[in-house]
Amino acid sequence: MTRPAVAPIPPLELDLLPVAGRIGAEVRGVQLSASLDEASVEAIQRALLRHKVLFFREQRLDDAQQEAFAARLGEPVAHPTVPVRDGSRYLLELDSAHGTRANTWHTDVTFVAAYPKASILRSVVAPAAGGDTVWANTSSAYQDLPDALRELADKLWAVHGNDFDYARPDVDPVRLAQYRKVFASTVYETEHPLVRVHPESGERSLLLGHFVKRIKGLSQGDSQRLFEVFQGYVTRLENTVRWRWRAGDVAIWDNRATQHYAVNDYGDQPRVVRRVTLAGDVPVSIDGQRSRTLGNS
Ligand SMILES: O=C(O)CCC(=O)C(=O)O
Ligand SMILES: [Fe+2]
Repeated sequence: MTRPAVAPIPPLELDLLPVAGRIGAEVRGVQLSASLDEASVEAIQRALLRHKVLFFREQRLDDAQQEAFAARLGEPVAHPTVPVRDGSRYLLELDSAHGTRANTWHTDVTFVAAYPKASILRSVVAPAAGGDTVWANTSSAYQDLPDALRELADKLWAVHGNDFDYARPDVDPVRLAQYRKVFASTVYETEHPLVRVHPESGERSLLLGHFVKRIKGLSQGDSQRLFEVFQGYVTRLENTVRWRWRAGDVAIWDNRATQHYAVNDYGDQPRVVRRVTLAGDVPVSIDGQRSRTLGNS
C-alpha cells in the first residue's frame, strides 16, 4: 500500500527589515516566547545565520521569559566567571550604575574554546539618548581582506585570555579592579585560529576582539600591529550595524560571526541590559584544526 503524499510544510517567511547593508535585520510581527511555534523558531535560526544579528522591538520579556525563550534556540549557559543575576539561572546583567559598560570590540567569551554560539540581549532600562550597541560582521570583514592579508590570516593563530589589562580612564579604578577580580577569578587561555569556519553556514570569518592577548609565534609588538590591521577590517563602518535601544527590545546575535561594542556616550543616565548566552562548539580552522584551551588557573 502506498502512503498518500504529504505536502511538506513550506518554510515560514519572517517579516524582515534589513537595518544596514551587510549585517542586521529587524524582525516584525513576532512575540518571542517559550511557546513560539517550531516553524517560527526555525525561521529565526535561518534569519540569524543570514543577517547575523536580529532585532525585535517591544518584547517586554521578564527574566524567566527571556531564559525560557533562549532555551528554544539552544542550550543556555552561565558565564564562566561572572555570577548570574540573583534569582536567575543564566542571566548576566550589565548595569551602567555598577560600571559595567562593554565599550570595547569583542566576541563574547572567546577566552574559552567552545565559546557561546549566540547571545540574546534585552534592554531593561534604556537612556533617553545614547547607549546604542554596534555589531560587526566578521565574515564580510574576512571577505574584504586583500589576497595577501587573507593568505596570512588563514595561517595565523591567536591566544585569547580573560586576564586582560587595559586602562579605562572612563571607569573608576577601584570599581575596575573589583570587576576584573571577579572577571578573571579563574584565568583562561585559549588558542583560536584567526579564521574560523562557521559550523552551520561554512562561511569563513575573522576571530579576534579584545580578548586576544597575542598572535602565536610573534612578539608582543608585532602581535599588536597585526591585530590592529585585521581588527580594522572588522570595525570598518561598512561591516557594522547600530541599534538604537528602547526598553523592551531584544537583540540576538550569532556570536560565531560577529563582534559588538556598547557605545558609552550616555554619561550617568541609567542603562541596564540582561543577556543569556547559548552553548557553542569548538572553532575549526580552514585546515580542520580545532581551537585548544591552554589551561585555566
Ligand atoms: O551593553 C550592551 O549593549 C552589550 C553588552 C555586551 O557586550 C554583551 O551583552 O555581551
Ligand atoms: Fe558582549
